[in-house]
Amino acid sequence: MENLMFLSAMVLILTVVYLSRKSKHVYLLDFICFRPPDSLRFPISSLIELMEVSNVFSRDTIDFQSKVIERSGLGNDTYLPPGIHSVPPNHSLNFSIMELEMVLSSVVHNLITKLNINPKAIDFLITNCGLTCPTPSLSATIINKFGLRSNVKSFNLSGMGCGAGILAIGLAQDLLKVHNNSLALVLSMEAVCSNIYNGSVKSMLIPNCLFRMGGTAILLSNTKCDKERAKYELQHVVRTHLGSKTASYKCIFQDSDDEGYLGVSLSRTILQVAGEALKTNMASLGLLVLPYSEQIKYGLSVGWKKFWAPARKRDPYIPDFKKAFDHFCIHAGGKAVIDTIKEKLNLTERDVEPSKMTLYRFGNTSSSSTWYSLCYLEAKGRVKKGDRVWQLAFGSGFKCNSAVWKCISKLKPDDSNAWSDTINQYPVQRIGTK
Ligand SMILES: *[C@@H]1O[C@H](CO)[C@@H](O)[C@H](O)[C@H]1NC(C)=O
Ligand SMILES: *[C@@H]1O[C@H](CO)[C@@H](O)[C@H](O)[C@H]1NC(C)=O
Ligand SMILES: *[C@@H]1O[C@H](CO)[C@@H](O)[C@H](O)[C@H]1NC(C)=O
Ligand SMILES: *[C@@H]1O[C@H](CO)[C@@H](O)[C@H](O)[C@H]1NC(C)=O
Ligand SMILES: *[C@@H]1O[C@H](CO)[C@@H](O)[C@H](O)[C@H]1NC(C)=O
Ligand SMILES: *[C@@H]1O[C@H](CO)[C@@H](O)[C@H](O)[C@H]1NC(C)=O
Ligand SMILES: *[C@@H]1O[C@H](CO)[C@@H](O)[C@H](O)[C@H]1NC(C)=O
Ligand SMILES: CC(=O)N[C@H]1CO[C@H](CO)[C@@H](O)[C@@H]1O
Repeated sequence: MENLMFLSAMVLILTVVYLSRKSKHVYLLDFICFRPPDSLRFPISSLIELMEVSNVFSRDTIDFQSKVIERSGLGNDTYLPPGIHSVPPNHSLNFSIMELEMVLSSVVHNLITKLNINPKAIDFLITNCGLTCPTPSLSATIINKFGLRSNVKSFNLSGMGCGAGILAIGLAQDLLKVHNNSLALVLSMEAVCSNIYNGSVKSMLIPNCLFRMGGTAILLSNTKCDKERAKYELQHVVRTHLGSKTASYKCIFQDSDDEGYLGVSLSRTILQVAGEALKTNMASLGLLVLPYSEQIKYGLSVGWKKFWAPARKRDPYIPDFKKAFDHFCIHAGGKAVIDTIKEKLNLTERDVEPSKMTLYRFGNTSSSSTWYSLCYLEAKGRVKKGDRVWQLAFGSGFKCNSAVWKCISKLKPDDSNAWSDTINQYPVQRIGTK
């Protein structure tokens, strides 16, 4: 009986591995992260001052937010959109749309000029923006501005939180699996202009402190001849959604009086749920990417815990993900998120450096943050042909999503990406330890 179960498990694993190997190739030609103009820089002191003069926060909530900002791991060179720079700050829809257009037209323009692509060659357009959903939609704006084909298939994802960047990649992958010789343009961003919470629930005030502007444009192709010039090949997308567990569904809105979380700037509940989602995601991803030796060690340790010694407090073996990946791009949602993942995956400080520096330089840019981390790695010249990159994103719901990329070409040094002009100043040491 046990043998039979073992056999069927092995067959299942092998089938999954086989199917994933057989699926069509999806290439990433290039991606561009938005580098906001210097005029939109918003140092920490200005943000605190803004909160003080804006007359919407009580003294208590201002003090709380100041402490969070100072310990959050953000630096003085992050950016906020024009609506927040205007005096007094204006969170109206007009300014949100201005922000959307500013970010998207810049990244799309830079991407198509860099790759010398005719916008009419684009077959699929996927945009994701969590909180701002104007009509006409984002995708309509892009189609109009850049003159895309009239039969382009467009999708706008909204309300899907920080994990949506990888969901958009997953959707593009599915589309490219069934349509030959196609190009898919993916746009990921969040409009932060209208995104201010003015109440007094502490955990909901935290995003006020961490949110910053940013966005990415990514061009994917499944055409064979694009392999030559593509930077990466998409290997896997794994999505986990714990929405059916009520404990996690609304955890983002739970308050906690625990002063301890000030230092780490996120409530424990969220971190616990993030850990849970990560574990589920990791188990599926592990089957796809880990060498068999690691899979067996992990399987044995889980089995041991489950059947033989459930009462004993022994953590299951942490699979060595460094055997499967060379680089890690973790969602820069906050210092606590990154540190929790680092601990759960037994990573080193250098592994999480791209994410921490992204948080420091650009803040929490929501669904585009993992792309800023990849951009950092490229600017540092660390990505080599054959390297595998793990993008890991978390979002409300609670979601945990992974994308795995393999670098398939020798990357040329690029002096025009979002990081290039300041890359020599990084990594900075000891961030957010005040
Ligand atoms: C606080 O936010 C709510 C909802 O967005 C809004 O209706 C209200 O006018 C705001 N209050 C102040 C003082 O800005
Ligand atoms: C930001 O700038 C202020 C004043 O210029 C400085 O005191 C503070 O340490 C800086 N914060 C960071 C994280 O660099
Ligand atoms: C915000 O901007 C809109 C449109 O640009 C304008 O109509 C509105 O009066 C402004 N609100 C404030 C408070 O300045
Ligand atoms: C909003 O912006 C549009 C153009 O972008 C302008 O025509 C309109 O008057 C603005 N609305 C307000 C209330 O200022
Ligand atoms: C896509 O290409 C494959 C072979 O590469 C072919 O078998 C299939 O029919 C093509 N599908 C379409 C919709 O053209
Ligand atoms: C990061 O930003 C997203 C939306 O852009 C928000 O949902 C999330 O709560 C933020 N993370 C933190 C830790 O504030
Ligand atoms: C974590 O990694 C280090 C080496 O980087 C290793 O010595 C240690 O045993 C690992 N810890 C766990 C719990 O796997
Ligand atoms: C899925 C989704 O978010 N669709 C949105 C696309 O944009 C239109 C107009 O902005 C919205 O009404 C849809 O909800």
